[in-house]
Amino acid sequence: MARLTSLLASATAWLALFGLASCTTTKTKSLPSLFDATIDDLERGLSQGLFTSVDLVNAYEARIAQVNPILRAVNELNPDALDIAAELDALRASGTTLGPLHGIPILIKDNIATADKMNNTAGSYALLGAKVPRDSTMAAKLRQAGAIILGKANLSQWANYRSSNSSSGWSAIGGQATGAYYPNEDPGGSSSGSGVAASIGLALGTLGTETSGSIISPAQKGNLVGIKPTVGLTSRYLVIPISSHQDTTGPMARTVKDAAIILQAIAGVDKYDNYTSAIPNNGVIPDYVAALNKSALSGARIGIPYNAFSVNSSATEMAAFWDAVKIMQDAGVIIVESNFTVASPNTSTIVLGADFVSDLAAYLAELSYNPNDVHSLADVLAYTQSDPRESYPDRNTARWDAALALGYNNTDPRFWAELQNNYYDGGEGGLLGAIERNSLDAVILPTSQAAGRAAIVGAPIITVPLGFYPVTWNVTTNARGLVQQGPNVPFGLSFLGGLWTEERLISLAYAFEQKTLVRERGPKPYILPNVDLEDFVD
Ligand SMILES: *[C@@H]1O[C@H](CO)[C@@H](O)[C@H](O)[C@H]1NC(C)=O
Ligand SMILES: *[C@@H]1O[C@H](CO)[C@@H](O)[C@H](O)[C@H]1NC(C)=O
Ligand SMILES: *[C@@H]1O[C@H](CO)[C@@H](O)[C@H](O)[C@H]1NC(C)=O
Ligand SMILES: *[C@@H]1O[C@H](CO)[C@@H](O)[C@H](O)[C@H]1NC(C)=O
Ligand SMILES: *[C@@H]1O[C@H](CO)[C@@H](O)[C@H](O)[C@H]1NC(C)=O
Ligand SMILES: *[C@@H]1O[C@H](CO)[C@@H](O)[C@H](O)[C@H]1NC(C)=O
Ligand SMILES: *[C@@H]1O[C@H](CO)[C@@H](O)[C@H](O)[C@H]1NC(C)=O
Ligand SMILES: *[C@@H]1O[C@H](CO)[C@@H](O)[C@H](O)[C@H]1NC(C)=O
Ligand SMILES: *[C@@H]1O[C@H](CO)[C@@H](O)[C@H](O)[C@H]1NC(C)=O
Ligand SMILES: CC(=O)N[C@H]1CO[C@H](CO)[C@@H](O)[C@@H]1O
Repeated sequence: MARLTSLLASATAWLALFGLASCTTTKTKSLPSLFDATIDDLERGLSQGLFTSVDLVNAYEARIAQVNPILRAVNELNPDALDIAAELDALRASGTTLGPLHGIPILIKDNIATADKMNNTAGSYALLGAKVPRDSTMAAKLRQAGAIILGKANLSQWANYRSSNSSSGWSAIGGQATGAYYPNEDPGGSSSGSGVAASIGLALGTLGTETSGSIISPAQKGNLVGIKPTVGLTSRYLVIPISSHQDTTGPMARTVKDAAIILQAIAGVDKYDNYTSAIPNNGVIPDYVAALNKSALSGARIGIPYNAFSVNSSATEMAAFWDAVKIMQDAGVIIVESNFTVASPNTSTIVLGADFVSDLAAYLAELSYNPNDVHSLADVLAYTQSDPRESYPDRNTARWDAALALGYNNTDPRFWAELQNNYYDGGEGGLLGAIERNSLDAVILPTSQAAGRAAIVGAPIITVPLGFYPVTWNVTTNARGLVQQGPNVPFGLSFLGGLWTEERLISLAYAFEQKTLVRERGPKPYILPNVDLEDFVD
């Protein structure tokens, strides 16, 4: 308890130092609070002329400026954001809106490239100043939908594919990101800044990327909804990769509806990423917003793989999970015991390592300007080990050392053998087999153990808020002092599905969210900006 008190005291000191409000600040005007505003709220205010997108950009930038010295959620701002907002305001005034995100500010992870003044670094100085020939497809689609790309969010460097002793949310360029629910909270990773930013309204929503857990983990730590789409539903073109077989890009937002709207905008076939050619129904994307159905739990068949629970979730998380099962049963869900036939999958680093060797080289070959002349993993390793800003060897390069030690890339037969093992363990022996055999709509797991099985077969996951550690909880920290479990730290519930079943997962997640309203009923962050939209509107 002494430790808790001193941590809270230091939080208070930080708040005083930076002149921030605690979450008890109440605003009296009728403008939406950016902490919990939805796309509908912003769209309504914009179309009624209560505020403009320029106001939104000013307000979000001011909020970022207030908290970023502590939370380090944002690596850089888009210097053109105000000009873009003004153009979108003018278009709206003339009666034109580009799409469902017209004039809505979105932050994207600093591994999703834009062909503008912003950098795309994966948090590494090796790529600072590098240029791409055009926007990534994710950035292009956001712009087509009318979004304002507000800036680049911090991340676990290289999407957590560099080191065995780094920390979630640390990058050389952005420093250590921390979560907003407890001082020095581990933000989860690797889309750490995307999670922190969405959790306290530094943008309406954000994009993250996931190879195994990198959207759902920071989403749960930020009391958020995160959608990890089927690999291939969203293009990876000009996204700094780990693995073409496992990487995917998806939305992080405060509500299922907002995440669904953003997913709608970014999903689709892209000639630059052939995995998107596997999207069913000739590439026609379902109407995810129309799928929102408060009654969707009724009659749904949801599986629980009892024999596959890992040690990753504490008793607190498991208790909340079983409470959620009860809530679902009361709502008409048919819970089906759906054990995996392979209870403990082989864990191999070969697929990711060999993919990274190939896929990183392919990304680097796309650069139109490559200031540090890095063309391969070996080049990036040499750069990283020699630039002191990269904190080597304190943060080692163990994952790269192991990938290079393979001596082959993803064209080698030994890679294909491992890939087939993965497909079996996640497929027939795991998630996809359980869904097939039991005619399931979805499998549920605590988010802290949901990533792995879906990752190895490219299957989708949605995490929604489930609960919080109690205020009496004794803080536990990791080797770098980040709080793993502590008072008010959020955790989530994951719905895992078969390939391309996002529409169904969204409907189930929405029904659960609407029934439980965990996010709004739960504790608020320990830190929030005290500037809001009303400070920027005449
Ligand atoms: C990108 O990095 C370059 C090189 O350090 C820097 O001059 C520039 O300001 C950065 N861009 C932004 C938008 O911060
Ligand atoms: C994409 O192209 C790669 C390399 O040519 C190939 O191995 C893979 O099967 C293709 N994927 C799809 C979904 O077409
Ligand atoms: C919502 O879900 C319920 C339960 O599955 C179903 O009966 C109903 O038709 C759905 N409504 C819509 C509009 O799809
Ligand atoms: C599923 O796994 C659990 C936990 O290992 C076990 O108790 C149960 O008997 C299994 N069920 C079936 C049908 O095999
Ligand atoms: C992958 O390995 C093959 C066979 O050694 C080689 O021809 C190819 O250039 C390698 N590709 C990359 C990107 O390293
Ligand atoms: C990380 O690992 C490297 C060796 O791989 C070691 O030199 C360094 O001290 C470690 N850092 C920490 C904080 O454990
Ligand atoms: C696990 O790996 C071993 C050795 O590579 C392999 O023989 C076995 O088939 C794998 N098991 C599964 C279920 O993938
Ligand atoms: C469980 O935790 C371990 C160690 O932190 C991690 O390697 C593994 O991926 C996690 N499993 C899942 C399914 O998330
Ligand atoms: C916290 O730690 C103290 C001292 O070790 C112990 O007495 C107490 O039971 C712990 N509280 C919880 C909620 O675990
Ligand atoms: C936008 C912003 O605040 N960027 C900061 C991110 O963190 C780095 C490292 O602390 C700063 O140099 C940037 O100014």
